[in-house]
Amino acid sequence: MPSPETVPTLLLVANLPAFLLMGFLDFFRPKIRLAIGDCSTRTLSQADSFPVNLSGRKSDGTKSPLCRIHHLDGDFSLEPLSTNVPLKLDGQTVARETPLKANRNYGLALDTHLIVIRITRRPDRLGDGFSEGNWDIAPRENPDDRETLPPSQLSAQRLSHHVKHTEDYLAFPTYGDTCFLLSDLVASLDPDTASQSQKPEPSPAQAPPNKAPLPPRPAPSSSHGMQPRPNSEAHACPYCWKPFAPGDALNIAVHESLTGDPILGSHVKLRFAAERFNSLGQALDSEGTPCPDLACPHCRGRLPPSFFAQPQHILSLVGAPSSGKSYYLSVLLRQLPEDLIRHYSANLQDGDPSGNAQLNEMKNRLFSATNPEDAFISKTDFEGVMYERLYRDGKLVPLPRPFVYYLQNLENPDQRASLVFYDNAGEHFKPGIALDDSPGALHVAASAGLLFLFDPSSSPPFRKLLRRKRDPQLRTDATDEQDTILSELGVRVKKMRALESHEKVDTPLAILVGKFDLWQSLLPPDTLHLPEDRPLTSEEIAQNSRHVRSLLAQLCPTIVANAESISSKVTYFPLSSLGHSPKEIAEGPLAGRLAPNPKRLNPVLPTTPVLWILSQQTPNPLEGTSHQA
Ligand SMILES: Nc1nc2c(ncn2[C@@H]2O[C@H](COP(=O)(O)OP(=O)(O)OP(=O)(O)O)[C@@H](O)[C@H]2O)c(=O)[nH]1
Ligand SMILES: [Mg+2]
Repeated sequence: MPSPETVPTLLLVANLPAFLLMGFLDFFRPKIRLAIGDCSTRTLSQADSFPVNLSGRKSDGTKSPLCRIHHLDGDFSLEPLSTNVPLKLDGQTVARETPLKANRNYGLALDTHLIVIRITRRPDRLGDGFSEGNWDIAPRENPDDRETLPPSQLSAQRLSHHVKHTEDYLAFPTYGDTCFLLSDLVASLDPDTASQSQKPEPSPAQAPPNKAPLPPRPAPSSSHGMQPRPNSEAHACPYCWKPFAPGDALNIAVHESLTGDPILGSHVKLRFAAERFNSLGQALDSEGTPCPDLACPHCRGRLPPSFFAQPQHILSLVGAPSSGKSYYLSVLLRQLPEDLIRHYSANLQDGDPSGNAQLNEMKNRLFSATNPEDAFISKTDFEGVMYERLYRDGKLVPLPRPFVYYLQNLENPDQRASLVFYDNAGEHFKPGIALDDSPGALHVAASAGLLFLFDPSSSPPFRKLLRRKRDPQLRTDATDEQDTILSELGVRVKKMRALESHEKVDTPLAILVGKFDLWQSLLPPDTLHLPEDRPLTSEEIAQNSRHVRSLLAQLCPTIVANAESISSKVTYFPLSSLGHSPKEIAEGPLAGRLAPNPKRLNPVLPTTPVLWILSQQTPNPLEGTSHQA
């Protein structure tokens, strides 16, 4: 620990105002500045004239310059000024003047103060994840092997306990490459040191114009070790579920020559933080091409158009492998727009035609097929088109693609929302797969509604009663893990929302008992309301739910018990996506696979669960329409 005399308080002093001969073009460009991010408060300040002195204040109140940042003929450099105060740049001790590049973040450890500096024309943005207060750590010899520190670990004592040799680890305050030695982070968190040093404060000469403060560092939360839920200002990325402020979103280059992103690989367009804009306010890439598309600053996935313009409702469909999720999504997204416009005067539009292409293709194939081979939907797998490999916590992982639709209430046009769906591989929800290994299932924690698709054809008690049926699914060997998948879903949602196991979420949970064509005969005729030409009323939904619940409680009581221990709002729905049993394809490349007969497609109540979930939202996006669920 440094002695009190040398403990510096960071103070910014620009003692040599620069004189710049501006060219005509430069007049229109924002000035190049030094952006300074304080890692302990996660606040930004800036200095607009070079050279910039970064000074510390000794305990007797006198200032002592620690380093100086120069700008000479377009080149920048950092010059250490003090021999007794250690200075490190990205974890390396700096003993002599060192060049700095513009538009790159540097982690500067000034004794016990950690700051990120960047020479830039856009000093209001400082790297992905900075404003959220993130710290990732990784071993020095393997910097890609990153682990995100939960806020609860952010104390000197816990960190030293968690990692033995802190000097062998790096600490990253953003998702970029800027780093400090973990030992420096520990020193900066040391309460003894912190109490002796004062908060960094820019001197009046460099005080930034009054800017809205950035979101505060997340407060340490309970021991669950996950990020807290995004606050209302931050938006959760629909791929990786990390929150970020709109100003931190990256731009996606458009110019042909800018293909290849250093993190996502050579096949995608470059992600970058725009520093130039045209007169319409559109970001320009380095070739001057306008770039309308934005990307998440964490995983770098492309954000749906108008992402920040309306609230998003995530509808998470969960179910065991082969429970019928992909067929259900295809049928749902065919039927839902029709029901919404017909019965609710609400318009559901494809919000992202290029992002939704895979789901549209699956839906169109099913509904334009003339034979079972064409109607066949293959198994959703991690590496398939429903997933995209993106960056999460230091590695590239497959994350399910969000399929985004815009809902607008035509009777109340200000009432709009995005509906976001995912087609998951059932394996994502198998127990035993750690959350970090299976980040694809993270959307469940942020969802507006959970849809659990229960498959009676793989449940032994249902199979026993249905053994006379001719559906080929009843003849295959089936392992039934559905109750463990459902309880795993509950564990994950509660963990991510920091709830104890006895607490319940208030997210609506729809238990869809699928393949109704198979088990319809288990209830007396006319027990359920099954109108084909209108949506169910809320009373009919409740009555159907009671009947389906009592059948489930009789045959699979653990499903009912699990569901009702997860959410305080559970409703049971009968559902069939196909309305008939699929058949085995006899020959050809798909021989032996099961596929529906496109001519016999007759879905039963596919949209009811989603309409019910929407009716449970506040505000209800269908509020004031002719018919409310
Ligand atoms: N009888 C009947 N079978 C159905 C129905 N919907 C789907 N199936 C069958 O269920 C099987 C699995 O359907 P998928 O939609 O591929 O299942 P999934 O849940 O997406 O499976 P994974 O992608 O492996 O997670 C297929 O053989 C379908 O033919 C239905 O309404 N009735
Ligand atoms: Mg599937």
